[in-house]
Amino acid sequence: VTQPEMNYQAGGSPLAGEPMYQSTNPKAPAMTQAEFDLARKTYFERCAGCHGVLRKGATGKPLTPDITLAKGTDYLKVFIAYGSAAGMPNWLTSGEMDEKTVDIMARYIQQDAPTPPEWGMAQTRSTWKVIVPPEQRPTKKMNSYNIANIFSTTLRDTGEVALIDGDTKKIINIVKTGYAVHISRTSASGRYLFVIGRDAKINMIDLWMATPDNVAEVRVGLEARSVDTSKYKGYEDKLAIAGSYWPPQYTIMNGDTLEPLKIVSTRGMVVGTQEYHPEPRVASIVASHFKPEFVVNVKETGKTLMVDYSNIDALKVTEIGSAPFLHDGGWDSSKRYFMVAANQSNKISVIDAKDGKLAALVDVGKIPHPGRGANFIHPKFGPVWSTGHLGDDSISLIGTDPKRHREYAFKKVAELKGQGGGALFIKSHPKSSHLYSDSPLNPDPKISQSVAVYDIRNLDKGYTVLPIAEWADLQDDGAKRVVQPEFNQAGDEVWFSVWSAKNKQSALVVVDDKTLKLKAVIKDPRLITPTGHFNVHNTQHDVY
Ligand code: DHE
Repeated sequence: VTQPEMNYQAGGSPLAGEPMYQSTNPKAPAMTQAEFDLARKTYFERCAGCHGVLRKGATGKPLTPDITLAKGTDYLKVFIAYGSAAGMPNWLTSGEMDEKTVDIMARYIQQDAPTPPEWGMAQTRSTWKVIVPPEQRPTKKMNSYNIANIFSTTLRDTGEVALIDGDTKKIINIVKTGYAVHISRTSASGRYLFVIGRDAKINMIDLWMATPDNVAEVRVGLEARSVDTSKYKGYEDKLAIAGSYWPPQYTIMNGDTLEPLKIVSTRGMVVGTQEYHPEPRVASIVASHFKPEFVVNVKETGKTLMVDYSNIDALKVTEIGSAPFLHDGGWDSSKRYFMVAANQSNKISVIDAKDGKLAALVDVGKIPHPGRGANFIHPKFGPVWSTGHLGDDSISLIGTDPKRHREYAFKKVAELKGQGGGALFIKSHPKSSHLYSDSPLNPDPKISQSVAVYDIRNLDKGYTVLPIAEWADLQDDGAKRVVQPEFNQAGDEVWFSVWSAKNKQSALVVVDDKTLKLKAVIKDPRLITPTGHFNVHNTQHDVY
């Protein structure tokens, strides 16, 4: 096929001579192959997380051509450029896309979504690297850090984590990880840190090294968000697991080398309607303390899989149906019940990890987003677990003690009023009498740049606002979104990220939990786009 023929088949070329993308949909606007390739990459990096690789929608709206073609290029451009109150980012005005890219993206999403390639054992193994084999690793801790109080801070847009000494607040090392790195989790012993990027790359960091650094890596697909390790007695540090968004599957690996051992697809039927879904993405994963099981939450089909890892050659999976769009969640304080947000269903699903069943489905506010949630003892309702919401200003408290507070167990027992919607993370600590709730995605900068704190003993009093971004005292006009409260090991300090764009200054702010006063600001030119941070001790023992 000659160039003019190609141009003709693609419906005429706006840029004569450039190869055109061969659209499968005759109604879709023309694009050059170069534009299509750029858009495909940009879509994967910026849009797929919310709208899905196949654009079937989840946190974001579906963007299939039956919908987008009816809207047309001009309408779509405005949406992409300026965003929406419902959570769509303003890609043009935030400086992250230029006019040309906005135009290309508007045309791209009117094309049929290209199906990305599969990723099986051969591809996974080809990316697997043991940088320092177990026998060459230290046999004891070779540094003087109190590693239980190290924080692993996500540097989102540089594809790195900053390991920070929680005692001295000094950066220990900046470690290269996957693209748009997402979360860190620790091994059961607390020695190893596992970091996963959106590009599905897992890095394993050994905290015993003189300077903690990568010892192994592997890619488990093209897109992923979750990683964890086996924590049941006898299986400590033995296995790791990662969940992928694309392909929709999870991978079980060796816990000290990341050697891939088993890949399991999650494609299948949606709970309730029992219709087939081609892209049921794996969201949060935790390790059970009651059985040798991973708790794997599948978003679109609304299923929690209890994956028994005691014999992975004869894998036993208990499938618990709850509600579609399972996303993030955490244990209750007894670590028996996993509380997971079915976010677009406005529900919290309570999974009983001991009996392997759904304990309850609790109606909460609009689009719950707990992170791992926050546990505390309520003066009246006893132990409760709590979540904030993306879609409204409420904080829902759910009773979690079926033994001594039976009438409140797995019911929404109270609702606190927060600063506003756009809340992502909430946190407390067994030693604290405070509950912290951020709201980084609220459109009002006053709200997105501060945090609400409640006195647990006097919740009726409402909240106090801590102006975290102001305390960071940054020199430029970045977005300064305050995100993810995280306690130190002792439970007497709370850390926050002040998250600005890549070309603006960011910082970490540390608050004294007793006095609610500023304790420290950590600034460093290497702290670019800090978001989540994970204290080794609290992550290791699921303290939140
Ligand atoms: Fe996250 C947890 C998915 C956007 C920061 N995020 C999770 C988990 C999932 C997820 C499935 C639970 C992992 C687990 O526990 O095993 N996140 C997604 C998305 O699909 C989404 C909406 C869009 C995307 O493109 O990825 C998304 N997340 C974000 C952000 O924009 C945040 C605020 C900043 C960033 O770093 O990208 C962000 N997500 C986090 C953090 C956690 C997280 C800090 C862990 C919270 C915790 O306390 O454990």
